Amino acid sequence: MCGIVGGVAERNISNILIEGLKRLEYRGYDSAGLALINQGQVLRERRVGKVANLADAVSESQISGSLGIAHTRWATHGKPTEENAHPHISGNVAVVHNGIIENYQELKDDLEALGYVFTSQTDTEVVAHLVNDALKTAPSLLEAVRKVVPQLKGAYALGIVHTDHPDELITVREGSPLVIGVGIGENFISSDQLALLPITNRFIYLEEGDIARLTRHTIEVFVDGQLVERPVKELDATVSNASKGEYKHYMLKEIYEQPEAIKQTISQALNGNALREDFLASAIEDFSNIQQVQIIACGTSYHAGMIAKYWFEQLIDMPCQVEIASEFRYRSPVIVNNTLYVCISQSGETADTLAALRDTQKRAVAKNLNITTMTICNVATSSMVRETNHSLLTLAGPEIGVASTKAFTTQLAALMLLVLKIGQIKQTISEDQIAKIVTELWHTPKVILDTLQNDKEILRLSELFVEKQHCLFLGRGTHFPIALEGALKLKEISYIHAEGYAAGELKHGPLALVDNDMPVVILAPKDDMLDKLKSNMEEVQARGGELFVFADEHSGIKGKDRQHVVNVPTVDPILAPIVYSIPVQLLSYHVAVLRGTDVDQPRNLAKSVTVE
Ligand code: HGA
Repeated sequence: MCGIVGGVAERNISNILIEGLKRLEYRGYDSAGLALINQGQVLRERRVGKVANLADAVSESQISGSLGIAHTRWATHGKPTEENAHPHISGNVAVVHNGIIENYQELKDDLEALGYVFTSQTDTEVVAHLVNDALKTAPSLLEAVRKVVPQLKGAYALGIVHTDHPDELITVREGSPLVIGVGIGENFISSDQLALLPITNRFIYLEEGDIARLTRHTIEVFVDGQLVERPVKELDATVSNASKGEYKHYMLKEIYEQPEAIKQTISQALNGNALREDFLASAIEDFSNIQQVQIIACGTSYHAGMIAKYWFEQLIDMPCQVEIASEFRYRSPVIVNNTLYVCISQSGETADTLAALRDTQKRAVAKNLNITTMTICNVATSSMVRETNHSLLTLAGPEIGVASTKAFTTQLAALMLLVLKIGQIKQTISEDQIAKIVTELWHTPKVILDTLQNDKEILRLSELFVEKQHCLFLGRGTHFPIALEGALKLKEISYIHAEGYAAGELKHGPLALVDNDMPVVILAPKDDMLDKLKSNMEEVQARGGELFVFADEHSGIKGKDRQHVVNVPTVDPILAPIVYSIPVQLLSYHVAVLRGTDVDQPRNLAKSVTVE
């Protein structure tokens, strides 16, 4: 999604802003721009495409300034063109915006009636004109912005500068993430702290509704016009965490980081073969009251939730529902007493999931219900972590590739820990069973390492996909969500149309698609459903489909004509979905590389989906 970077300093910040935008590239975007205030003028450059194009333009025009705002845009209103790229200017005001102004059309009509001329199709431009207009009567830039904010409906983060205020950057957070990076004699803003890590590790996390005024030496945060205190937090993340190292793509690096990421994630909760006593200790009372679980998530995180549903029900007899956040939030769900609502999100900022959480909390308060909320996410400082009763972090480190890999498998590991903890509290799982699963969990990083050894073989198979237009992924039980995830990965980064199905559903429709040209990927761990799955494979072969099978080494499934088999090391069936994620990730990755797509930033997609 869009990225905002801005700053007020004593030095020229054009390179800092460009470097910041580069560090936000992983979020996905279609154009980029920057505005610097210098000697009473707004100096602006905007370019369609990569930040590198903008960097070239800035080094050519040599624009500089010590106050500025910059932006990577992922278009929601108006095509990805230079005119629509941010910053937008009205008079002496320049604005960058992340989010959507829902009532922009109404505001635009009013502004046009007042004589303001629009030069873009964006919703954002209304903000620039509104601030410009408010300045006719407001005594300061801050007051002008305060006057404008109540007129805006929707979700937004804003960065605003003015030529007559060379030491002042105004920022607003309302529904879209925004942090302030605290420097010495200089201060910055960004939609993600990652952008500012080369210059500071001290951050202020703004809350919804906050308006802040930054100068070189001061940071003031206001709520309803009143100054409020927001703590400065120090981060120990290192800059190098976000580099590609020797890997060709972030996605490949992140696939290979999974053994370590899982080890980190489970280490926080385990002591030998038992759960640590202090693991989620503050949640014990809340968990002992819950009678069911509702998981809310989007995309890959939703698939993780689907797998957890099998685990909750099978292992600890706990009813569990899973729903896509963008549906959950708009269908007036009945909020049920004694339910644990679990939000899963890599960033902890996913707009639909966050909105679903907030709605749920409001409804529970209105009906006086006793619910517990929990976040599973990868960012300790995220909105979701701050707004739920409890949280469990995936310790995957920054995930830069838009297609989620290590965030997914660490979510699965975290969800298993949660299942075990709740089962232990409710006494619906024995300590022996917990010890057995924990032993297997410790073993998982090694099994993943062994599975990664298949990389070359999967690369060879991926050559057979390069010319394909469609693909099916089939699995049963907890491998049905892995089939969905495999199809999603292939779609996302290789742009091949792919669908995941529960293998038992084949005969209810998708079998009609199977012919000589249809590759069918099968996930075949050695579990109770293996024989049924083998029958489904026969059904595909009988119709000429070509099978690509990721199969347990002891499954008895052998390679033959139009049946390619990659052996996966044996793993306990309960944890097999974590391991079977690896071959489908590698397959999508290699197919995408062979097709020449932009693997880390696939077209039209964005990471950290902060608009709905
Ligand atoms: N609505 C604005 C900003 C879009 C955005 O935040 N994307 O992540 C536009 O379309 O320019």
